[in-house]
Amino acid sequence: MSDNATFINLFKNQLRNTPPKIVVLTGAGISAESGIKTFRDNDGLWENHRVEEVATPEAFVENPALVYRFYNARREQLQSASVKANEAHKALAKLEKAFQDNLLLVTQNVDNLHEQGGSNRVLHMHGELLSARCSRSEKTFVWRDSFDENTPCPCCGGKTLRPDIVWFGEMPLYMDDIYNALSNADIFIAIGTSGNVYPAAGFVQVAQEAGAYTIEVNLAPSSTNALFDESITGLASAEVPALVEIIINRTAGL
Ligand code: BV8
Repeated sequence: MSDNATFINLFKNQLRNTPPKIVVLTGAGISAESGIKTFRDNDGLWENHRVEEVATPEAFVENPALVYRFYNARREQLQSASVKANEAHKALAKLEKAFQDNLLLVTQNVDNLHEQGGSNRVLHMHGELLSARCSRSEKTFVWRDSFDENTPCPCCGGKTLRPDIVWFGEMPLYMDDIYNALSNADIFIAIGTSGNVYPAAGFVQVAQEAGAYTIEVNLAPSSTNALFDESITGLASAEVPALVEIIINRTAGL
């Protein structure tokens, strides 16, 4: 954990809003201790395929069975008894309770561990595993079981269901809300992300240009680590609860 005094001094100078407006971005690293593999694990491979190749519209056209299998396997793993929200997820739920609408939690993750940890307002910019989408109507449906091209779509009965996931080359979700929050943020915190995937990896610059104090919490410095005002290196389950305590204690009554 960094020098709290430094953090809070810098932080106080940055405040334009009291209480401060906070944007948190999470990546696969926050779910690693819950037993969900990150994208950089196994050298980014799944069944000897590069994830970047499987998570694409092209792969879905060329080999739909592979892509359905990729998401069915991850959807099943997410619902196994051993996969639970960890202390980092729970700490962010505590931050939401303390800051209400002054906190925006954006996640690149498609798991529901933030929700399992108690967060109520989560923007899944890359979609969600426990959801299916009709390619024709774009309607989405909560979905916990496996499905494939033969599963009839609930809205049109067609063979139109696809994973409700933003693939590489597709536009991420909630971008207007996210950029709006970044441009008004006092504090931007990135947790458990390698900073390799855009446009999420560029959020730190948007926040900084808007005058926010930026903090990275990661097991190892990310590709964009040098852009952050402060870097906290360690396990999310330890560092995130500690950081949340500091923020709540030092802003009480502001
Ligand atoms: C788009 C769903 C057009 C799939 C995902 C510049 C600008 C715009 C686009 C691009 C650009 N350059 C390149 C692009 C294209 C591309 C891209 O970024 N490619 C990369 C590979 C170079 N981006 C896109 O295609 C995006 N769309 O660009 O649309 C557009 C956009 C804007 C404006 C106009 C047009 C869409 C990208 C979304 C792809 N879908 N997810 C699925 O999940 O199956 S991305 C997927 O990979 C994840 O969601 C996640 O975002 C990403 C993996 O990143 P991380 O979460 O960071 O995970 P990673 O494993 O890499 O790192 C984990 C970190 O945790 C590590 O640093 C590790 O040290 C740390 N860690 C591990 N354990 C712990 C820990 N930290 C703390 N505690 C621990 N215990």
